[in-house]
Amino acid sequence: MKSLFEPVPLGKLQLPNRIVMAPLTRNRAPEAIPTPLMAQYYAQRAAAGLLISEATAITHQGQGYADVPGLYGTEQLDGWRRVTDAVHGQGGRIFCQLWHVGRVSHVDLQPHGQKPVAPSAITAKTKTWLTKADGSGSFVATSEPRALDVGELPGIVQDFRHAARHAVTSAGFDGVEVHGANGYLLDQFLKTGANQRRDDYGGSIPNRARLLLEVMRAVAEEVGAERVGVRLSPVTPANDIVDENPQALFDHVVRELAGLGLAYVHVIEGATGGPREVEGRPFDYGALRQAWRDAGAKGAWMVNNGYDRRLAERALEQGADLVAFGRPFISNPDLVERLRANAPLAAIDKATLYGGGAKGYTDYPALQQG
Ligand code: 8OZ
Repeated sequence: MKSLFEPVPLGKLQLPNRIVMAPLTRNRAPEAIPTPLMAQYYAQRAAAGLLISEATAITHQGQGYADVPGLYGTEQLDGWRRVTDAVHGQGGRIFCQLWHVGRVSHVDLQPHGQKPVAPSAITAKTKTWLTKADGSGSFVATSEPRALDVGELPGIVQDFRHAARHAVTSAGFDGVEVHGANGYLLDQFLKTGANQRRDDYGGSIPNRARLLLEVMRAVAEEVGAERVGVRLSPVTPANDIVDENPQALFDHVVRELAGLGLAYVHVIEGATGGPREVEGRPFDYGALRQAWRDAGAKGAWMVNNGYDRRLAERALEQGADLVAFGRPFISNPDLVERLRANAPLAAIDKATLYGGGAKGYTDYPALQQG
């Protein structure tokens, strides 16, 4: 029987346990540059089998919120190097989540105040977060996007490829996770609610999946498939995204991914950070995993959303290999030890989730200190 607390290979890495820290946006990187405080935060959590970084913009165009980190400038890469050095210094392993927000952005966050880009010129009914020069922040509606020209898409693929290379070489990450979830650019291309294109990147399922698959092939070729994962969210309503037939869509996606030799597929079950069942959006995750295995995939199957120890153990019994925990890792830096000991978990302070400094970030104590 599989245990959460046993070592498991991931690509060429050996993870000490099956517990993964999910990517968590914390908005503490002014000018998109990772800080020493971020290095401390990740290093505190290095006992996880694997850490996945918060979503990190591959380009300025891929940026959609104030104070989220990037991966396209020297200072950003140097900042990340401090983070990965600190994690490795504590014996941990960390992947970088590669992010292009697509339409979930605002003209004030875009290069030269331009419109954000998307598969189609459809505004997402969602909000982003902006800060003013005085440091005060507010939620604002996302801007109307412009549809990417088909001739721009090879450039987007290149942007992912270059970011992957820089993540691994300059920034010292052990690998990368492509953010294909939560209503951001690649998910916008996948799903009918955001993609009304009439070219080779819209319409049929193979067409809508084309950009994600091109990105995955490019990134895998660039840094080696064993260092690459992908995050998917078949039915999340996050950022106003919807698809008319997610089971068929994601069946196609995972079958096509199966041949690439990826380290893992990471699936958000249900509504991101919310209920595991979404009304009106049924989904069979076991069938999805089976489709991936039937197509010959050897990588790890990582599940996420609302897990506790009991649910995680049941998921391992049912065929998952890794379980990603999000919010519990924010308030429990020693989550692995607490799960092992069946110790109570500290509650999260919602007021300090996004933005700010050490409070609600690096000041959650470990059990023996508490
Ligand atoms: C919370 C706030 C802002 C962004 C995601 C990157 O949902 C995010 C995100 C989460 O994937």
